[in-house]
Amino acid sequence: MNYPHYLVLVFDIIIVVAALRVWSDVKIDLPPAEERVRIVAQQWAWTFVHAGPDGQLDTADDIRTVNDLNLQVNRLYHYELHSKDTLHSFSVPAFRLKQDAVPGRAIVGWFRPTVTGEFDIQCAEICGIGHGLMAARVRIRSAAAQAAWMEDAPRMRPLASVTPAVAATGAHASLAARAATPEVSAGQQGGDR
Ligand SMILES: [Cu+2]
Repeated sequence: MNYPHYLVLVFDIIIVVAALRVWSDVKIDLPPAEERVRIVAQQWAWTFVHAGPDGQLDTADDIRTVNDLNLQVNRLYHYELHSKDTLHSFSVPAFRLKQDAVPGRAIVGWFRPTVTGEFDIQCAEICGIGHGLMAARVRIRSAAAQAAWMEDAPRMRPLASVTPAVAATGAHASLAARAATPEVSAGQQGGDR
């Protein structure tokens, strides 16, 4: 008889159930957010939308940056990850975090930085000829330093131009958004999309 076969099936089911519980703990059950930050990947830069002093996204005081994520230490963030064009992967080695960005999806996860400092962000998915240019930094500050940064941060153009819905209207919208962003050099933003 095939008893060993049934034994393997039973173990398989046990493994799958255990794995689903881990997946749910890590990916589905998120601790409550103190703040939300939007991350938009595109060929070949990261745009970050910070909530600003009011702590709410999609309000007039939002702060938008390119390749420069600004976080407050010991604050629990939900990130909302988008892609404007192709697959990218948001990777922060210091956070042990790597999450694919998928066009048409808003993927939500969380992190809570526990030390101040500056750390690398990279794209971990080959996303075109400029893939290697998608290096960025995350700056983690004390509450006071973060408040000071918010004071100084320029309020940028209306947020509509980075939301994925608008980007979907065509390449011109995203090119215009990049051209108007000082952190991206003219050489980079003219890339062959
Ligand atoms: Cu990329």
